[in-house]
Amino acid sequence: MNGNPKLEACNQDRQDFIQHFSQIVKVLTEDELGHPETGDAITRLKEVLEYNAVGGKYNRGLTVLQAFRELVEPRKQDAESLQRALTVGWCVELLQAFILVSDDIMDSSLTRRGQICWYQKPGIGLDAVNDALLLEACIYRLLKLYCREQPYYLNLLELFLQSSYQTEIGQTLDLMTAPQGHVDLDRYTEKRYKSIVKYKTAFYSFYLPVAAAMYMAGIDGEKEHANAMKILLEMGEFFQIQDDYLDLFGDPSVTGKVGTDIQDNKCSWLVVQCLLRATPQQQQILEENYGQKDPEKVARVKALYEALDLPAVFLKYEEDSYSRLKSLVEQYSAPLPPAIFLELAKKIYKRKK
Ligand code: GPP
Ligand code: MG
Ligand code: MG
Ligand code: MG
Repeated sequence: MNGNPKLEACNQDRQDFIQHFSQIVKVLTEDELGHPETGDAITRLKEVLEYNAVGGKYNRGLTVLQAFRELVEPRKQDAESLQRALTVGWCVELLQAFILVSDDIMDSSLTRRGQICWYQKPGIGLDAVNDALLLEACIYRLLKLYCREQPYYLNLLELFLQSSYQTEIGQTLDLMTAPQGHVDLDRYTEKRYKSIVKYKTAFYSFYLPVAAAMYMAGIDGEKEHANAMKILLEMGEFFQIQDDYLDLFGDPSVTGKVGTDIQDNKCSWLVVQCLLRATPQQQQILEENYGQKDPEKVARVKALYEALDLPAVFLKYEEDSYSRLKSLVEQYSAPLPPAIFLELAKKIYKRKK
């Protein structure tokens, strides 16, 4: 107890959410563990879930629960409805697990959430592709098991399918803009950057969890969703800018992952900002050192970013973005309580992981 009721409620939600995971694993596996035909595969699924769905920050999953609490009348928050909100929260976390297992393969990453990436584990390799697909399938098994009888079932199904599609389109743009072994600095424009991050990150990380809670609360109007989206996509863009900043300037022991954006030739916020400020000589340095594995070349790019004061540019950007977001909340949150957005913003601004 620390005397701050809001914080205590938040910690309680987190505890409830984490505890609910064992029930998720149970319902996903109990009928088939020991099944003569599929039992072995279900043992593998359990392992995949336990390695890849836990250990993150749970911001996305918790957002479903917290928005649900804010949007649904207290008398309708019975035990069963809360179970459904927890489960839909876990569906968002499973989507995230599916995405991260896949993304780490495509980005040749080494670590995630402080442990070796799943595909890097001895004996796993590209079988991880199938494990990612299993994680995705679990979303729809859970939705069916818990929400089939609910009036919002179809809305949730379409929301998860649509969010997955948008994320995959974003990943397509991300990959196309970062062809291996071919540096073309002209690709890294602010316009392209915004499109990539809106699709690959903002929809599934910010709009999806709030929209899911809205549907569960019976809020399905186009206008309400468009307004919430306006705020949440802005937050998502900022979140990915932080991710890009932390890729190079974060502490891997805190972020739980080692950066790869320079090596991978990515259209990162840092390279876009660098190009906006670089002299022709500095552009030349980038040309010669970006998109390659050699640690010395990576260090040269980092030194260039530091010479251009990009960490300070980022800090300034973070401040500006926060005030922009606050005015968007004032303008677009109604009829939803602004607290939904402001609490979410508090969790991500100034984050170190
Ligand atoms: C973040 O990119 C975006 C994603 C993880 C979406 C990937 C989409 C797929 C369909 C697989 P990132 O590569 O910068 O994330 P991280 O830094 O966490 O690897
Ligand atoms: Mg990626
Ligand atoms: Mg990645
Ligand atoms: Mg990243």
